[in-house]
Amino acid sequence: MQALALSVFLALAFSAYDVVGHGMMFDPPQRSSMWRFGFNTPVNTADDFLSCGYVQVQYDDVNQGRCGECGDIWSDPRPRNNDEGGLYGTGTIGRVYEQGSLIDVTINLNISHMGFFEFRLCPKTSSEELVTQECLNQNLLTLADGTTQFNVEQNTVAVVFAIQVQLPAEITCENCVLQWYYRASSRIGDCGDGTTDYGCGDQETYVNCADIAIL
Ligand SMILES: [Cu+2]
Repeated sequence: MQALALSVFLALAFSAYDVVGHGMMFDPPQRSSMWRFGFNTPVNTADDFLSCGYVQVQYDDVNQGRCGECGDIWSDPRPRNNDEGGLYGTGTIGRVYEQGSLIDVTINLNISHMGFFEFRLCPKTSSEELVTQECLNQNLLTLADGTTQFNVEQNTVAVVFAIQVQLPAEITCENCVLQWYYRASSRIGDCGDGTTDYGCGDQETYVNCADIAIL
């Protein structure tokens, strides 16, 4: 009976673990986390769980793996909660950077799932303009080591990553969006070549947007 109680407890603990979110961008502060840093923005206590609806929804027949630009469910009508004009998309600028600088970005993972991070930048013409993935994809940012992917090596519970990201030399903007994209690697999936492995196929994905200016 005690063993059963323990196994039930462990099962609950672990499933609860995976239902709580796994991470967020703290610096620059992503839209849903700005309230933690003294900004007068709406409170989202689930700000570590912007996971495109989580695996079951992200990879359903409608969403087909796609994510909202700022981590909401792709099929939600825009503005989604974390879009401009949505609940958390206030347009408040969280950070101002110098043009072409190497910036320090902080990612907080409550649970690491290996995989990798990428960062993209979209210069918009106004705070109200909806950011698009097409715009973000035009500026996949380079890291200090010259690559565009930061590999998450630690497979642990709570970890903070300080990552240096290079801003493009030519871009200035009063309303830029910096997007953090995290593709985890905790699940075994179809690699498309007849094999299966960790990191292939459907993986947990976390996406955040931060409003910044580059002067
Ligand atoms: Cu998970």
